[in-house]
Amino acid sequence: MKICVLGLGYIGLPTALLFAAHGADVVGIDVKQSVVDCLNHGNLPFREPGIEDLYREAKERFVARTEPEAADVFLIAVPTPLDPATKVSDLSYVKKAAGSIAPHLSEGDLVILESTVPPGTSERVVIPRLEKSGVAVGDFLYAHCPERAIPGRTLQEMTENSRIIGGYDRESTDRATSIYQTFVRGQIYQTDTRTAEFVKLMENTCRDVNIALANEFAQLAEECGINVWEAITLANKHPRVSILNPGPGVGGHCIAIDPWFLTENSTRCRMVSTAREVNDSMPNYVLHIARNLLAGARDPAISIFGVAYKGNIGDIRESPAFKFIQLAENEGYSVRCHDPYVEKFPYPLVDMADAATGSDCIVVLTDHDCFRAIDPAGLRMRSKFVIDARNILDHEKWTSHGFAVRVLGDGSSVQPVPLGEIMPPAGLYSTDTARTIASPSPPSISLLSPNGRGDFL
Ligand code: SAJ
Repeated sequence: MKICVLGLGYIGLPTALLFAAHGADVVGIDVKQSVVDCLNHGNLPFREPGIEDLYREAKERFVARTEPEAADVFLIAVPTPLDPATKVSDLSYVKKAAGSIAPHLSEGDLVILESTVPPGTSERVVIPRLEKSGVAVGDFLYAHCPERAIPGRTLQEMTENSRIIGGYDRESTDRATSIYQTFVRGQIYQTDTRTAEFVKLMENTCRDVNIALANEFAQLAEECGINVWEAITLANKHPRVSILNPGPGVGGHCIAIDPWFLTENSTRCRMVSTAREVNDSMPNYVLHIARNLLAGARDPAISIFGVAYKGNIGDIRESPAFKFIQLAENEGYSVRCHDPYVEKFPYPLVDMADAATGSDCIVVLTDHDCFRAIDPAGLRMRSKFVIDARNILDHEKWTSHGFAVRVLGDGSSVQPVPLGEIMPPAGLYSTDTARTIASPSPPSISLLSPNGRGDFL
């Protein structure tokens, strides 16, 4: 079986290599000559756990090119960006990919769309372009098979997660199912094309709305003087409640984008767009905390720890760090950025010590695990403030080194503190949410850990 995979990005390349490692002859197509050259010289254009080993397994059956060619299966995994001004999906890459397949399409071939698209795109946009081949859908097979893999665990999730396959007809659905079954060990659920498109968008919108709720709870909890991390941990003890974590905003190419695909043609989707607004406003909220801490400071400098959109990866797509940096600079702060995972970023990246030296406030925007082990003793700050927007630091350690620690949603008052007063008044910035319970506590009573999370003492 020969498979032509169009788009060798974060989804297309791992998918192409998985098919090749499981016996298919795969031609990977990318419009970027640099990506094609990189792969044909044995290098990978981005990092992802396990992808180098997979490439070694797959390389005998994999070649990269810039133009598609005849194959039994065509798989489209190209980007579907959002127009930031109109919040409407840009389907130009999908249209171009479908158009480039048409000259090579024959009866009996299967075309699979993996790219995330608004509902109805297969019927209205993709299939008509494929039919320019002179072959009608039905004579060629067609399915939408949206990916469900999370960056950082892409290969594991592509193999183990269940999948939705929505075919144009029964034969298309069954053929696509049998092809994915070569490497997918998770359950495959079958449906029609339009439902598959809708389901994918529902999944990411559900996560976005849940995070927005957590972010709104964080702000409400602060107004009430409550630590939201403790509150969420306790609420999640209910068997049917599962609130996600607040943070400095939602990034990545999926959750910050896909909800707009669902609503772009609708006139009545208030909850989805409100959730987007809440999440997009979180950098402003974190900056508000910084502003209060640094009020009165002369030439204030902020050090950002973590510019990736989430922890333990170097992906900066739609990262909330962009908005935070722009807002901070517009307010007159000088900003230094440190991220051990990110290689390229539009702002200079420096090592941790340089980012901290002479700074007034560290703002942790990304939950990289390595940040948990930072030794604050080595940081030469001008003023010792730290805002932990992910609640990942060891707060006792930081306060013991003279830092005033402010955790997003910790419920402590956002009071201006004169710079130079390195140690805050006792309790003002305390993040210790453990309740005072006369010891020894009975074994049935669980105490929350100091950062209010679910890891019990
Ligand atoms: N985030 C929070 N609080 C949380 C969880 C996440 O603020 O409790 C933030 C993250 O820091 C990040 C953003 O949300 O900025 C999104 O991260 P994520 O890990 O939730 O999701 P993605 O975008 O990396 O991957 C998602 C996944 N979708 C779902 O979990 C429903 C993945 O399975 C999809 O394959 C992927 O989108 C996609 O390609 O659509």
